Amino acid sequence: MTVRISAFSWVPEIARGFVKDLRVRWALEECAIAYEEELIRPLGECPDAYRQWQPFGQVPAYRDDQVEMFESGAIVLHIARDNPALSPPDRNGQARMESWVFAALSTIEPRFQTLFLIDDALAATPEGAAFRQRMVELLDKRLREFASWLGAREYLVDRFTAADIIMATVLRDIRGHDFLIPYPELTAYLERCEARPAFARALDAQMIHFSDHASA
Ligand SMILES: N[C@@H](CCC(=O)N[C@@H](CS)C(=O)NCC(=O)O)C(=O)O
Repeated sequence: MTVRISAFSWVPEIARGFVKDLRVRWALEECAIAYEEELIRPLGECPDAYRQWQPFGQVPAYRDDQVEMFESGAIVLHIARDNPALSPPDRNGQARMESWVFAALSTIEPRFQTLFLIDDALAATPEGAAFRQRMVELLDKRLREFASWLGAREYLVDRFTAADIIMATVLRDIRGHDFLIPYPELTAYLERCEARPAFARALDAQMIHFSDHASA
């Protein structure tokens, strides 16, 4: 099977190691599936041909011999489907895995992304500062609830699955802003996921494109 994914040829230092093609690379590494890359210039005008593949001009996009698709969560679930390296064997386990993918992407990640946008644009104003504080509280509430559920569990669904790839990459963004400090169980979970050899290989594969002499 030939697998091809899109990724950026360069990003600013702050984004290196956090671009969302990491999720797809990680899933492919866990399943020992080789892949090719199509590198996109991040700051240039996105070619129309690429928008046929990824309508928003974002990365990642994915294709194999059977499908052409975009959205990192959907891609990771596609890779996991019928693959014992990433998916539980039973329907209930698969359903729980899918639930956690959506929980990470729609219940936790947007809380952090809103905060990130406020940091950029609004926090200097009194209204922005108050709004930001409210958003911090809402994010913290979600993290507290998640930490309470996770407790001493090793992974989200009995064993490592696609859901852990998505949740860990969401938590990596959040950890960089210190919001995980009150929740050592979340930090331990994240470190457990990051200790996997497939994660290290995926990270290296993304980072290799961002050497200092590369440019947008
Ligand atoms: N929901 C999308 C988000 C993808 C996304 O935000 N990609 C970023 C890189 S991490 C990007 O392409 N940003 C450029 C842009 O939005 O124009 C997914 O999970 O695939």
